[in-house]
Amino acid sequence: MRCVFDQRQLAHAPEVELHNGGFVPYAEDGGRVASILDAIGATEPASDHGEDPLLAVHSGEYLDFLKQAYAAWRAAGREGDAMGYAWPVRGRRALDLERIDAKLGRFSFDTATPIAAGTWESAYWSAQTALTALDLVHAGGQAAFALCRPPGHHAGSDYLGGYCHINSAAVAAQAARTAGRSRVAVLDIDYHHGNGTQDIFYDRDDVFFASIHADPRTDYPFFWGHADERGEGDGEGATLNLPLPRGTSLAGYERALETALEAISDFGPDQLVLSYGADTYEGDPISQFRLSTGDFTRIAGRIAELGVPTLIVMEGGYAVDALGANVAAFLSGF
Ligand code: Q9C
Ligand code: ZN
Repeated sequence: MRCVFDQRQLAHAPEVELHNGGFVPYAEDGGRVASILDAIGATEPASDHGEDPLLAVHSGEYLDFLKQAYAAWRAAGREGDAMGYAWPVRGRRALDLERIDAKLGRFSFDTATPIAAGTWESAYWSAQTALTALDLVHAGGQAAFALCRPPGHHAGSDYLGGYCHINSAAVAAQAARTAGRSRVAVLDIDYHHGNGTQDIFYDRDDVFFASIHADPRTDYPFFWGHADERGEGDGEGATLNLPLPRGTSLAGYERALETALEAISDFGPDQLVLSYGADTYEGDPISQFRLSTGDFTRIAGRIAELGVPTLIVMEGGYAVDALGANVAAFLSGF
């Protein structure tokens, strides 16, 4: 399978994240990419599709914030990476906010996602990586892999979070629509619910979103991904959430997968975007499912049976030593 990776995605290198009341080393680090590159062989670089495809799912105000946040943080005399400390709870109406701290709260939802010197560059090229791999699918490949980093599925139209800044899967799904695909399905199999992707397409009937993830009653991102979230307006019924308990292994996972695949098949997509997280692995340090490396091959094979052209976008996965093998096992299943 053709794989796209761009070195500029390594510029983003936060040192720490605030978790469980203290600063811990940033889990979404460059070692993840090194592990994957070691295992998957040759990759091709991303080509530049410009900002328009990003603006099709993110607000201009948000992208402007993302571009200048680190400089504003430094200009305010701060050390380290930019991170907010106050958030609006009831809605986020348009306000003329001045301080970088206010903007960080306005455009984020957690403390897991610092903005460092290289964040904009890497997030931009992460989206370009997905767009380039989408081109390969449209050029006739049945599937292509976008080694995206930072990941994207927690980022909404105007907020970052969960190690995600620009939602590469959503950017690619929308780009597929713009390129003439009439019905796009996004299947999100990261351990965590893809709240950003869900939010972006929540009121639309042309992009189906299905997610299999840890029950948000026990797991991040807590406030999204519950089974009763089914879309709204035109999008009513075009969102499917399949939360699973901690400890889920292949048998339980496959039952949810069959449900998701049946729904996607009924939707009848001409493009599939797969948000793939390897953090469902039994050895993942921040997650609690029990899938093995071999299980990934099986799961991929089942998804491939849909027979829909598929863009695979890398999301999470933090067991760095096993990550490359897990991704390679998954890709081999296609
Ligand atoms: N113990 C992705 O996998 N911290 N993001 C939660 C749980 C945030 C994960 C800590 C996890 C974000 C793309
Ligand atoms: Zn995840």
